[in-house]
Amino acid sequence: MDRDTIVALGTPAGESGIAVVRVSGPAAIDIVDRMAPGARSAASHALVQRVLRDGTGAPIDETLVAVMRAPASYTGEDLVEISCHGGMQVVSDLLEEIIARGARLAGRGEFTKRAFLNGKLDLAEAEAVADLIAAETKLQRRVALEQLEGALSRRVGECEKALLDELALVEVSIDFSEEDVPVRVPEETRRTARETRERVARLIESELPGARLRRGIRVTIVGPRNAGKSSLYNALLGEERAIVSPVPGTTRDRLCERIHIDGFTCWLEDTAGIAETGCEIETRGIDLGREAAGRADLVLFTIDGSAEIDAGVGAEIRRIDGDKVLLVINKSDLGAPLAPEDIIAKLGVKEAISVSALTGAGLEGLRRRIFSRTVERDAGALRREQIAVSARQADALREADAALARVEALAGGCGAAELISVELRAAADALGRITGRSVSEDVLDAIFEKFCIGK
Ligand SMILES: Nc1nc2c(ncn2[C@@H]2O[C@H](COP(=O)(O)OP(=O)(O)OP(=O)(O)O)[C@@H](O)[C@H]2O)c(=O)[nH]1
Ligand SMILES: [Mg+2]
Repeated sequence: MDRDTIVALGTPAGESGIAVVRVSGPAAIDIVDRMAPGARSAASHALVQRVLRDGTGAPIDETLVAVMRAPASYTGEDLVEISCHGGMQVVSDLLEEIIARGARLAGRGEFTKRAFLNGKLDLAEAEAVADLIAAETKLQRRVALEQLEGALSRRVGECEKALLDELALVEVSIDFSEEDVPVRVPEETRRTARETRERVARLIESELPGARLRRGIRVTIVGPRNAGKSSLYNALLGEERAIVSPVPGTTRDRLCERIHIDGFTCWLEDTAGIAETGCEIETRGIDLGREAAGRADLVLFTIDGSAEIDAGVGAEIRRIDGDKVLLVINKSDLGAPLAPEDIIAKLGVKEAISVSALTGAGLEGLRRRIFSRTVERDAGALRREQIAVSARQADALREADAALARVEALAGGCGAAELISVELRAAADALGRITGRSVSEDVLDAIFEKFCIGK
């Protein structure tokens, strides 16, 4: 494949000890060799110290250069990685010089796209590179790495192979049906379709846990004014993010910050206290809070357990989907007029947990409860299967499943082998869109658009 030569900064822009500039393509080694003679004769994958120079011979920086010759490189092309001093001017002068000598600035994900096009990675593995870079927790990293190492590709590839083998047998039966060759018995085709559907279904099951792992979960704190919502928010974040005061109606806006709970990203929201108020701004804040509760995976409905419960609280709780409510009885350090069981009965909630945002009592239990109420099952499935298919991959799997359902029906009803073969091919092609065997340029562009430059 005839491609041009691309260059990009592989490390984040800004000041750092070192930065890495990557050059990939047919002219990569030549360009660097002209800036520092010797690159062409350097051994592959060895680091050599070189002063890189501009067109006038003036030095740009003292660097370490690694030449990786095709096809044994990340992109599968000649690739040069230059470790230079991590200054903005050093990097921009180097990039400018390399571009002046014939390379062009790489687009998003272009190095990984080339790795895919050169057969170094399949598409599912290439997509995992983006997940690995985005990983913020150990679990996210572990699942992305498994996928990068081929866990999903292997399982999809096995299904694809089973279907292509079956297709070959069915087609032989069509071609030689008049002759004396054993024809593929529909029952055998049906069994292949059924078994493959089972395997496909297990992969589809990982879509939701995968989405939660990538996107995170939303946990929203709502409740009456002064219940200690902002105090609880700060305590769970471990920092003074929201203003806390004894004045009712302190919080007016919706605040959102990220915490990590057992490998999952949790978007924690604080909202304005609910009250009957004539204040337009506060009313808007309360509406924002209610909307946030509607979108949340879990709502921490927080009340002040040391005070009487207002008449409107029960009705407010009933606005929220009951499965999403976890009642938090705050200010346990002050003592309580009602026992938790009485509060549960009075408000009609499924469970409650007593905490003190002030002293920290009960917060660890609350954290555990947030985990078990939202992602514990997902975490178990992800740790077990180490697979997390994306929405795109799940769509392809569902398409394969639908085609296989038709194969089952056709084979069961002794349908024409020609029709069966069309559906088997459709199923195999749908799976091929995951590994990239059958995928359009538009889909590739959409996938690599999400990458960062330099990867
Ligand atoms: N004793 C005690 N006081 C608390 C606790 N949590 C919060 N408070 C106090 O309760 C008052 C209100 O706390 P906030 O966190 O501002 O309450 P809020 O629910 O965010 O209030 P609004 O934003 O007005 O709706 C403050 O004086 C806090 O110091 C607690 O666990 N124990
Ligand atoms: Mg508040």
